[in-house]
Amino acid sequence: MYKLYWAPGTAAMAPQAVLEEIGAAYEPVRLDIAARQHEQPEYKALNPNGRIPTLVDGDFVIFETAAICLYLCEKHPQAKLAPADLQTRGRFYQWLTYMTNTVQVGFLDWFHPDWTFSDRDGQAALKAQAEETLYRNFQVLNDGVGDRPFVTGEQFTVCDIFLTMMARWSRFLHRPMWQWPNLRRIAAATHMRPAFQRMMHKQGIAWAENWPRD
Ligand SMILES: N[C@@H](CCC(=O)N[C@@H](CS)C(=O)NCC(=O)O)C(=O)O
Repeated sequence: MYKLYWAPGTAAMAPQAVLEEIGAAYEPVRLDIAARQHEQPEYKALNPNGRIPTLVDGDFVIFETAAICLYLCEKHPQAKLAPADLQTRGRFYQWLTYMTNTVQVGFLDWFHPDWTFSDRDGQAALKAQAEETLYRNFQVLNDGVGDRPFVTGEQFTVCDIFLTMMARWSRFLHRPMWQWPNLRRIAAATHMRPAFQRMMHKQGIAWAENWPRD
């Protein structure tokens, strides 16, 4: 039985949606961010960065959202959450890496400018810059995906879950991700999947309140 350390609406959404897609048994261990539980020594023994999420599989502990998702894909190949064909797999790695080391970093700067700057002016400047950079990133992702049903083609994969998690984060931006039509199509399909809905229900969160109704 897996243990997933999570907090509502955080990057733990992706691995939890993956676990739900797989149908694997797992124990969700909730961390109270307001109480800084993720900074306590017990949790830092699992994840020295004190960041959320972390997955425990028996004696094996793994952190970093994208790595957890890839680990689960490899461990449960029958769920087909990663493409089998080598070049499509390469494309899958490309977009998952882009999302985690470029787009997600932009979101972290936007949500937490205080992690980089202590002064208000510095924080405001970083937040504004992060937002502009995110828009360029969304454009790159949108153009790269093109009119394919999912990020890497016909097959639904972890990349679609990752994109949809970030689409929910983007609801606070002036231009949420769904203003880019290809990103909107994928987030629309993915957030309605039973597994994604179960994840949100278990986390006690709703889909973006400003998602377009048409
Ligand atoms: N690169 C890390 C980033 C994880 C991360 O920063 N998670 C956020 C939540 S989305 C966190 O731990 N926040 C702690 C806080 O707000 O103090 C990953 O993908 O796992």
